[in-house]
Amino acid sequence: MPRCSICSKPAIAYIRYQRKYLCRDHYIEFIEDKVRRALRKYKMVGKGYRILVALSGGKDSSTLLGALAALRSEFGYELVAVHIDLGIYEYSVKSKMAAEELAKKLEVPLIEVPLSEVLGTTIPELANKGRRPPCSVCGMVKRYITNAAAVEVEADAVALGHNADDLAVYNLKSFLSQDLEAISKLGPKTESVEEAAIGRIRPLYLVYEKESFLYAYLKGLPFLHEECPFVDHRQMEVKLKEVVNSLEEERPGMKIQMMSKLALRIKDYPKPQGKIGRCKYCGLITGGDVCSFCRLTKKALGEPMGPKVREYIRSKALKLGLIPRRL
Ligand code: Q46
Ligand code: ZN
Ligand code: ZN
Repeated sequence: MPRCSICSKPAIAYIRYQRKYLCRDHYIEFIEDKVRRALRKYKMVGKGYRILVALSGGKDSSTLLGALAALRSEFGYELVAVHIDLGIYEYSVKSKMAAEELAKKLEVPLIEVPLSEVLGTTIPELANKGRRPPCSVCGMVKRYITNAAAVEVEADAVALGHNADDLAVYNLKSFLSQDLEAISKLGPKTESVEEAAIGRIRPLYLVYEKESFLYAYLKGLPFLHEECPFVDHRQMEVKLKEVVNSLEEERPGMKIQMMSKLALRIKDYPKPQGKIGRCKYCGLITGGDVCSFCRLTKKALGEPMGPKVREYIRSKALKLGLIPRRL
């Protein structure tokens, strides 16, 4: 039986790109150290920061919250989580349960935003009414609500659970279509726009998808193993993932190298042009007069729902004692 390269206890993982075996405890330490180094290297957090974690209930968001909670006292930041109940049948019911269990276990205050209560509708219905594919509506709704929650709780950063595999695939996809502006958004962090958009950080920037799964599993963090019924396995991303995986097979560590190099060159990529404004309904960031969320909800539900979402989150944050924020 292989033994841990550090302490000689039975190993549970082999890290190919570092040619080392690790036992359970040293594996957990290894992942937390990766997150620690990413937080420091890319200056993602500071003492006294309030970090809002987008908690979907899946493995990456569980690993993200688990690792950030483990490093909480070392860095001196505070964590708040937000979970959006998308109303996607059984999948959302189970996601919500996993998110609630995890937040409780890690003692992180959780703001829950059920779309059926706030908007009176769900992602499948909204996609139908807006005549758009569910994933495009869902992605936009999640981005909007997460940012709205971060603005309401006066967070200093929003932490996203994107891992190195996801990012390598987005990077390659954007490169193939020469969408350099999209690549400019794939760095370890983005900056805030005062009171309209909170900057985002990606603490799992150098953590592989498989590593993230194993960390959540070994730490006993609750997460949902099932996929959303709308995941499209024919997407280009799935094919690119196979390509990137076969390259990684031949050159272990390739994805991490790709992302580390991108982080160094990210400033050289062109940023999206155009004005940055505020939505006339909800006041949050937009490239025009009305943000995509208010536009879609106005079209599908007859009313721009941004202000209602903000009000709902504010009342939840008040009840949890998160606002007014004490510094
Ligand atoms: S939850 Fe939403 Fe995903 Fe389901 S509808 Fe698509 S985007 S697949 S991460
Ligand atoms: Zn060990
Ligand atoms: Zn708006």
